[in-house]
Amino acid sequence: EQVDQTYIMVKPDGVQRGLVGEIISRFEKKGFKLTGLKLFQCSKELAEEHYKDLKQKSFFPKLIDYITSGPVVCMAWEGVGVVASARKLIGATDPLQAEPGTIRGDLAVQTGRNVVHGSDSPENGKREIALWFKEGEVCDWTPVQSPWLRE
Ligand code: DAT
Ligand code: MG
Repeated sequence: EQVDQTYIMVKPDGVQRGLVGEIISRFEKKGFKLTGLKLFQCSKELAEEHYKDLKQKSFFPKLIDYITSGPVVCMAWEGVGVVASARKLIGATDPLQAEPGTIRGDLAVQTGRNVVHGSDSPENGKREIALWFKEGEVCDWTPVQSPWLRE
């Protein structure tokens, strides 16, 4: 099976609200592999490049202000089906529409403060990890639990 990578980011509200551990835990417990992790204050330029597909949207300036308003936690996660699965764990963009049990469904109330980002395709997963992490910041390793997660 195809192993994919996804870029997950705890947004500034998630960091300020002390939700970093809780959010990392959800992906860890699911059984995906963490390959990159850092606390990071991003520039306006990086935020704009990350969200370039939304440049024409009316909310774009507010989105960039929000994402650059404080440190974020950048993560790279790897696994079979990780992109789609992470989107399910995160829940709908609008936290009021997100199912209970999802990160946004459990921990947030507004689209403009929806605590976490997850890539929407394997291609964007690769693109976003390359954008947010430098060479050498992503680690290849084998968790001891691997044989207990997949037959
Ligand atoms: P997602 O983060 O679920 O992939 P998206 O890629 O469509 O959603 O949008 C990126 C972010 O932009 C989203 O997490 C919050 C913000 N956003 C999206 N739609 C919005 C809207 N209608 N009003 C305000 N902010 C919005
Ligand atoms: Mg998106």
